[in-house]
Amino acid sequence: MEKLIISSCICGAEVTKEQNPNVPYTVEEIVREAKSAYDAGAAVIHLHVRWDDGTPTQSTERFQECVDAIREVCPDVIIQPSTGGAVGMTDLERLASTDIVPTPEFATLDCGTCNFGGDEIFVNTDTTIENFAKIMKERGIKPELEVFDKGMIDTALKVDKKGLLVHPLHFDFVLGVQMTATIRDLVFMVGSLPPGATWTATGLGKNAWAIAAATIAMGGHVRVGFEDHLYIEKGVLAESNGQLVEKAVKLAKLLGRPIANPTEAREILGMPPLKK
Ligand code: KMH
Ligand code: ZN
Repeated sequence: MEKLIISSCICGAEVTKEQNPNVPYTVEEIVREAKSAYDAGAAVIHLHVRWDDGTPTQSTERFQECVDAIREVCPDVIIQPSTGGAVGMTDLERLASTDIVPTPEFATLDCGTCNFGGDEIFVNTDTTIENFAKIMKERGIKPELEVFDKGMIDTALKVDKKGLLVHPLHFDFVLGVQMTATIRDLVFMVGSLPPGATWTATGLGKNAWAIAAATIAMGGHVRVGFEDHLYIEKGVLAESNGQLVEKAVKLAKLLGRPIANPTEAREILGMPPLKK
């Protein structure tokens, strides 16, 4: 079977040190977590950044500082800045993460609006999605199409029909936020993809590792990290993103999937080699 790409969402925008003291805020902590994930086998770092007090930010300067420092210790890793940012940020604010130098090779593109609990709404209108897609295409940034339910796959395909996306398409299913995270959901989502698309999945909540195992068995790619997973097993907080990646690597070994390094991950995703 094709090699497995492991993405690590090391930080997120919403999780806090109160929930797990190992969630990184400072540049040093973010670098520590990126390195632990990379050393354990992650080819992709899905990146949010914070100010030192934990406040999420899309500041270009803060992203630049973090990306430069991650590059020092993970020279070839694929760094994927978030353009989702945190709930309530403006589109302009969210896109600032992509203004770093060099221009990122990969970034998220959220494909719909969703409920984030309580009164929190993560807003992505059709206009926002098309604008983000257009900007990413113009700048040569490969979008990871973040889909929180099946309707968002349909939205991505509408955007594709307008010629705003470059193939092969790559989707990331974030299960357990807007829709449940069950194997039935996963099979339904995979069955809704167009031919030739690649996909990653992550499951939040009690089925997290069942979703990871099913994804590995089905030929998809896996995302793990503090943004989605604060626990390594029921009731036990994860010590690091590396520990979560190690668990995904163990599952892959059991299921006979070798792990893709960043160079191999770029080939699988149809991305050009890293510019030196
Ligand atoms: N923090 C969420 C509001 C992304 O990174 O593109 C959005 C998010 C998705 O995490
Ligand atoms: Zn994110």
